Amino acid sequence: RGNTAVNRTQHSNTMKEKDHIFAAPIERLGDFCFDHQVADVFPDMIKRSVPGYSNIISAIGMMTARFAQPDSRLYDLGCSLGAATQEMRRNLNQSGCRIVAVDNSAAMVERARNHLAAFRSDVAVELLEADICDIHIENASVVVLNFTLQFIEPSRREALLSNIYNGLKPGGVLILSEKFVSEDNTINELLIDLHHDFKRANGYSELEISQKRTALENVLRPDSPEQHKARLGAIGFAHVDMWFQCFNFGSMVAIK
Ligand code: GEK
Repeated sequence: RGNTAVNRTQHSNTMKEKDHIFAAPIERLGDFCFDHQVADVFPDMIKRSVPGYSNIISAIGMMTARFAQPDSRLYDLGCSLGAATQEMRRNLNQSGCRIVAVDNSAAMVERARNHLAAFRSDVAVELLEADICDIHIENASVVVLNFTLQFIEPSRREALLSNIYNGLKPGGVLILSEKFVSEDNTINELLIDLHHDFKRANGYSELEISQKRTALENVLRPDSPEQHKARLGAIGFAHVDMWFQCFNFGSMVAIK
């Protein structure tokens, strides 16, 4: 994870809440990574950067209430601080279930553990520090990939999605939220511009927007909605569609 822009800039503990990671000029921008500095400001960062994030989190709760099956597992893959896990836990109305929340960033998992411990619940949550491409998925009724697949090496995406499909029970659901690229160049540029307007409106400066864009270039490689649909269909999902989109961010639902 080494020598990146994010961990080279020296921020003190006084910056726990608000995301200022790209506020000052960074001489040699490295690739973005999910270290302790990002984990500390993550709730602020994701809310100000991802249009529709809170609506999607609420809907993950609603889908959990609908799709969870008794005595099954629910997975939150790339759980960060556990926002989706918590919403799934609050809305789970079936007995004998367990939520498995996975992230490969030690900084995220450590903070997710504290965050989840702050709420009372009878639902068992297993929090794993692991690569989501390495875990075995089984007996699943609900699987959430909330803005995580976009960070997986493109050549590994199909295997991960097949693994999820194979681990899902009939009638099980995958909720897949992503940043998208549009196949129409003009629309793509429009959506990117609108997203940058959204970030400006949320207080990010031009420098923050452009430095973050550069840092994410090699790390976040979006697919188009058409690519997602074709791949999910080819893997075997019976029903696939977009249920939410705001600019170049959105969420799809796929039912086995
Ligand atoms: C939310 N779902 O708040 N294995 C496990 N975790 C990974 C991997 C991997 N191979 N690659 C990246 N991650 C969350 C938000 S954030 C989205 C998800 C964003 C993790 C990474 O450590 C980070 O915590 C998360 O995926 C992506 O609903 O920052 O835009």
